[in-house]
Amino acid sequence: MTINIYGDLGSGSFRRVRAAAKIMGVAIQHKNIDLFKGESHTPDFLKLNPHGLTPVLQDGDTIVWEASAINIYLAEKASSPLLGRSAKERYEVLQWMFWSGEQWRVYATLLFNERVGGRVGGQGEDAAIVNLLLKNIRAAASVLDGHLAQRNFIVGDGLTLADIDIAAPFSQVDRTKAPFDEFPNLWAWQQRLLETVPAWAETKRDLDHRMDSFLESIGMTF
Ligand SMILES: N[C@@H](CCC(=O)N[C@@H](CS)C(=O)NCC(=O)O)C(=O)O
Repeated sequence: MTINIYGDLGSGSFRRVRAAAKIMGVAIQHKNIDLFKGESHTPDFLKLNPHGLTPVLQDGDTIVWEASAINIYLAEKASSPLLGRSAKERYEVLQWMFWSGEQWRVYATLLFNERVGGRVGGQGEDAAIVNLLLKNIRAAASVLDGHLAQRNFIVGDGLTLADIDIAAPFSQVDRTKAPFDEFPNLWAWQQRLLETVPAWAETKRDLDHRMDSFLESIGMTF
């Protein structure tokens, strides 16, 4: 049975799924949803995800939205070590994945909405909101920087879904200008992922190309 994943190459959330599927060797069929044309808000798409958000997985009758849940679905299907190599590691992976969604990526996503969405939409960015987001990003990045001082991966001795979830805000850093480069261990960890995980580098190239082509087409550079 073909596993369809609906998403846009310019989306950091879709990148998480594409990268994880490639690393795990799970074949997926990309169903393109052009987010710049609002294609995640058509009546047909809203039947898949009423929130109008991508990515969405469709595997026969099974529909899953939220990139982290999709990656867990794929990892269980592939019996992949990306979910942890022991029961203890699995809970650590889940702990960091939940933290990433609630305390980390959320601020980066809102920064993208303010800095990129705001400019594209013509209303610019709100300085008070941006300052609040940067404060939260720096507080979380500082903890990650300490965590990564003596280790190569977020959990254990190998790549897991926790690395992929926490690395996600780097997908748009060229555009959001999130201050990750103030945190040397965090920055070095991301560089290592790009150098040692081909799927992470490949999906970054595709994402940057998609974003840059769209922004160029509307006369914008970041
Ligand atoms: N928490 C969700 C975030 C999904 C999300 O924000 N997707 C964006 C692209 S990165 C989207 O589809 N946006 C479409 C829209 O807002 O219209 C996940 O991890 O999957």
